[in-house]
Amino acid sequence: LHRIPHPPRRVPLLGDVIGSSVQSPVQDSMRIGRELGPIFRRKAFNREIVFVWGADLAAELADESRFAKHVGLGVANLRPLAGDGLFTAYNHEPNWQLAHDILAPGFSRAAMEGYHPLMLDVARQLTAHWDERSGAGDAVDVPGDMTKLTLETIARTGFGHDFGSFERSRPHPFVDAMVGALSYAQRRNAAPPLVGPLLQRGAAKRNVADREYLNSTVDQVVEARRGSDGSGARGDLLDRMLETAHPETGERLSPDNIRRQVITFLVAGHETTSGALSFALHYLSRNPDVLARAQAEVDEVWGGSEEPAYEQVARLRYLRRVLDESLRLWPTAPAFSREALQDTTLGGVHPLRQGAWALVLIMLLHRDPAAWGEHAEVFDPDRFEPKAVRARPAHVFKPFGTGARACIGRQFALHEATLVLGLLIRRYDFTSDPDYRLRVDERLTLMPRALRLHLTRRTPAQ
Ligand code: MNH
Repeated sequence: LHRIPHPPRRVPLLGDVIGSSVQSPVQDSMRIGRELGPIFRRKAFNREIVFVWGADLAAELADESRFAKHVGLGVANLRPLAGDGLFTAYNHEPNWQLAHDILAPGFSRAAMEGYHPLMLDVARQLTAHWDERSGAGDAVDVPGDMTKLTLETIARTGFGHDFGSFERSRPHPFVDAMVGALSYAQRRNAAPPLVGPLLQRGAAKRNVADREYLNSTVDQVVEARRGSDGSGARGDLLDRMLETAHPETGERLSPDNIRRQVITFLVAGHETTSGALSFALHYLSRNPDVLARAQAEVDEVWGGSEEPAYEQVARLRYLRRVLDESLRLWPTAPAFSREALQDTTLGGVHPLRQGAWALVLIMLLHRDPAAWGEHAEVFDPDRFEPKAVRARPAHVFKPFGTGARACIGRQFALHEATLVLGLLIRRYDFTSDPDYRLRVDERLTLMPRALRLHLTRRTPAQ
């Protein structure tokens, strides 16, 4: 450990907590990481965390023969809520493989094609709302409305449930409870040992209430399906959880595990996509050339059709690059952890015992000049042209994590986000408030703070 640099002002007992922020641990670590280099450590009270962001070291950590997902920090803090659900399960827990095998077909191409019309239904609700706002000359609340959209999308496609988000002026209480739970899980990383729970007693109480609310919402969704006569079988995620046995072992998910999975998918399935859409809209509003090029592409690929067919979404190659580039600069799930499978040495110099782990700071990895060049901070979708991608080393773009425990919803998120961005840029031009400065809120995930945009309807070129 002594070879790994740490901040210079280290206080006994407290560690490096002075001058660090509980509200923005990732951006804080980013600032420190830029000073200390591609591997560094920070100590909060008695706990020391190793951070990695250098492209070479991150590529080593992606090697599945030497490292695996580590359930730690924010992910571990979500265990009381999400238990052995897919995202928070330990690698050795049998329910991980079982649920993975049962649910993976829910993300096949065939399944995605089935979700497409439902995604369009939700997007239509968004544009109806935005038509109204723009008609009245009002700005739209981008993160708020993207969260409504993505929550409705995962709830309806996965679980046949309608939260009615667009009929509400405030976020659905499910969202408030979720944001509460995520923020609480983040804050727990910075709490002092032993006395932490005492200091945070009020917060802990609210957390119990949030968890109870989330559990009871999910129980209602599941009960509604169990109570239905099955004639409306849709083959969605919930049907798979309730009805499908493992293809080889015949095993099924238990009721308690189903509850964990439903919560996991409702949360993981919307929060990060909402942020990704919001950052992309921010960059589109700030880069008129990029917006114009993306609009020309949509006009061409979608032609006269008001709404795209399934295959017409993936054909928006340039718009996908815009999304990738937004996820490069602001990967909305900004970190993941990796642990050593055996005793090993990282970068040829840092010995790690079996089970020792490090946190990969995706945001800094995505801005490492060694991989992305000296203008790594500049927004430029052309970085994702196939030629440029081939010229880069592997494992330097990881918004969806890595290996066996990478995001199962990747294609779902990319289809949904590209579809919605396509519809929005085809329909509107965007202007941002010239005084707006991008600030980013953290609650395990990243979200642009108070992003509002003005819209004007446009007529697509035919
Ligand atoms: Mn998703 C895992 C990022 C959309 C469901 N997701 C992960 C991981 C990252 C991630 C990173 C790995 C975390 C880790 O290693 O600890 N996910 C994203 C991003 C988006 C996203 C940036 C959108 C953009 N995720 C989605 C969607 C769904 C989903 C949409 C569901 C419909 N994600 C998951 C699940 C896991 C996961 C479930 C856990 C997979 C596993 O461990 O088997």
